[in-house]
Amino acid sequence: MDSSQSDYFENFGRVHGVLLYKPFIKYWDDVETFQAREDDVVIATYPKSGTTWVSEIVDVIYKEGDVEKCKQDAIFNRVPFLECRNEDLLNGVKQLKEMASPRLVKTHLPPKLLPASFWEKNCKIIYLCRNAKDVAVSYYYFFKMVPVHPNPGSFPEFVEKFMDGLVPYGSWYEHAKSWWEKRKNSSVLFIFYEDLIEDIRKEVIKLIQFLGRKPSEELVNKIIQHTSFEQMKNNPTTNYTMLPEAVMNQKISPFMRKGILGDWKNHFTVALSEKFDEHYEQQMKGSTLKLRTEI
Ligand code: A3P
Ligand code: EST
Repeated sequence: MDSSQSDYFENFGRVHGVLLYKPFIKYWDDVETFQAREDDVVIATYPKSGTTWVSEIVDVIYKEGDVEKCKQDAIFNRVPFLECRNEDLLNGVKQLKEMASPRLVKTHLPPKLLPASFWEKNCKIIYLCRNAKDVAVSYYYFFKMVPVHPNPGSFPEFVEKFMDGLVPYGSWYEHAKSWWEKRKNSSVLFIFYEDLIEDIRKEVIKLIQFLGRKPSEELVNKIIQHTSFEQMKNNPTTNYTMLPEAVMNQKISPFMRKGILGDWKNHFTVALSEKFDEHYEQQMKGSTLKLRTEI
């Protein structure tokens, strides 16, 4: 391994084979032994799949449409990020332990790394999936704006790392496929970013019903309005501007970047797209999971 490659892995390590951030791994025991409560709701995603969007939707549902209440605190406090740890600045496990029920829990963990307690207590889990090409684009900008990451190099160079699973949370393909298998469990709802873009009303109603609540027209309308990309981009409690610049530098790229389906077309050359597609077919062979990269 040459020195540029060892730099790439400087802040990364592995937990049960999955690439993750060293500060998270240092306290892994706290995550593994985490005690779920029956009424916890987990929002699970591969990074950059629209986690913040669905977290905000679910929090409005839990606050029964009271968006003013949502605006009282940052999304990362209302929906703590379970495995997140940055010494004393960020500590998902601590936040959750101190939180009153019902708790909303954000995680990017693959099913095999989700604390066993969530499975034992049969907690509701929402898995949001986004097509791999748009995730790769979004992750590329995330690497640039969050200083814990190494320089991702050129976009084609980063795509190689992504295809090889050499990014935090590992292989997108393994993540999506293994959560797709878990959808057979009735406590797991599997949804798609592309469906949210195409028909937000339908997906919001699906989420409300999954959470055992009534999808009144008033609530649905309020959610659609409050969680539009424009609203969330301009809302300091959802756009991550409440984190210090040293942790997330939005001068480089905003967290709420584009919020569209198909931005990959502005980043992949035809040749890179063909290479990606061929690898994708190999990786996803045998799985019935189908993602849309355009509508
Ligand atoms: P882009 O970088 O493609 O714009 P996560 O919350 O999992 O980190 O995902 C971030 C991605 O979701 C970003 O994608 C962001 O713009 C997009 N996103 C966040 N809120 C959104 C919304 N309300 N509508 C559409 N996309 C949204
Ligand atoms: C923020 C949101 C998200 O969905 C994923 C991640 C992963 C990496 C996290 C970052 C984040 C927030 C800031 C950090 C970073 C690792 C170290 C850094 O301090 C916690």
